[in-house]
Amino acid sequence: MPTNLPADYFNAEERFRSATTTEDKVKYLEEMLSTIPKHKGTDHLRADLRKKLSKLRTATTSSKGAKKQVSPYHISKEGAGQVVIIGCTNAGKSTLVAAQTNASPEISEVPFTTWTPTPGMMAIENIQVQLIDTPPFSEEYIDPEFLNLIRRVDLVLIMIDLHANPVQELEFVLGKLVENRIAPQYLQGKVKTEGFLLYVPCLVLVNKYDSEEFEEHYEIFQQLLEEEHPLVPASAQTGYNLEALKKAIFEKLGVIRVYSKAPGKEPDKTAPFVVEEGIRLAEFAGKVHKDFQENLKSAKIWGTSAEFPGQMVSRDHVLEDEDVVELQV
Ligand SMILES: Nc1nc2c(ncn2[C@@H]2O[C@H](COP(=O)(O)OP(=O)(O)O)[C@@H](O)[C@H]2O)c(=O)[nH]1
Ligand SMILES: [Mg+2]
Repeated sequence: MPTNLPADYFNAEERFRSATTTEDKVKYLEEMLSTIPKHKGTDHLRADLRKKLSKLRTATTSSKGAKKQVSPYHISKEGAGQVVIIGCTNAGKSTLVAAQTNASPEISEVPFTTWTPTPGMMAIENIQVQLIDTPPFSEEYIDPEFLNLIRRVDLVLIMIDLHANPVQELEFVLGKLVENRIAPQYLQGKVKTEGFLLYVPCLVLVNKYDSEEFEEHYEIFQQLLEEEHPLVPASAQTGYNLEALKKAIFEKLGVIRVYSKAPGKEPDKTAPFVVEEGIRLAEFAGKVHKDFQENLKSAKIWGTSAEFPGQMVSRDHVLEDEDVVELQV
């Protein structure tokens, strides 16, 4: 041990020896290293300490990795579809989720009230979809996990404020998405940017259309738009036109409801099977019971896909929304 070490070194060393956490040990080792005068006589000691330090640092990062918190944006899908609402501050995102779901995010005219995503379940006729309230899109920062949520949901609901600057808000949100290599499906082929874009299903909710009185306002807004957007004017607060919004969401989710019934019984209309559009009878049967897909012989059908009520159809018959099916196995 070289004898020309300063007192600070020995202080740090003592604290290092009595440190109980890896973080503290790293801290005091760093202190020890910084107090050692740099010359030939201390080469060995410094190399030794650096080695110890690097070992400890690896230990802290791996233990941090193990304790890693799950992001609040990791929201598992529930119900018939996962819909994320995005937009600028004060558009009314939290109002919609609070009014239409079991969740109660905070609502305020104060900008930037919402800091974490909040999911809730919204009824659309006899099915439930998951609606997720989110923090506002801002110029400064968008959590990468927020962007990942947008990338994987079934539908993105862009909400803009008819009372504010709806054209600018829409352009801002779309610009931010494209900056992050995301674009609405309805703009496929129309976005001028280089490189890869991930296209996601989107609807644009023009919020604060509180009553018919806003019609003129809305028409002016529409005329100012350069592109065609799938717009739904509605009001989260008064509920105006929300039924149309729900219908648009349901259609955009690309799912249908099918009811299964036993011979001689009525179907339970409160418990539809929610399945992807275009599904064939045999595949649907597999969802009713895993053995049915193979064993299915035929089925009787009522509803829009049937030529007449109770039509007998084969395995590859394509089902439609609200069909009633009596499986025969
Ligand atoms: N007139 C009107 N005001 C609304 C509507 N939706 C929300 N607001 C108001 O707009 C403000 C911001 O709402 P909030 O839901 O917190 O917006 P967020 O930042 O997008 O979550 C609040 O004062 C709401 O009461 C609406 O449909 N019509
Ligand atoms: Mg909010």
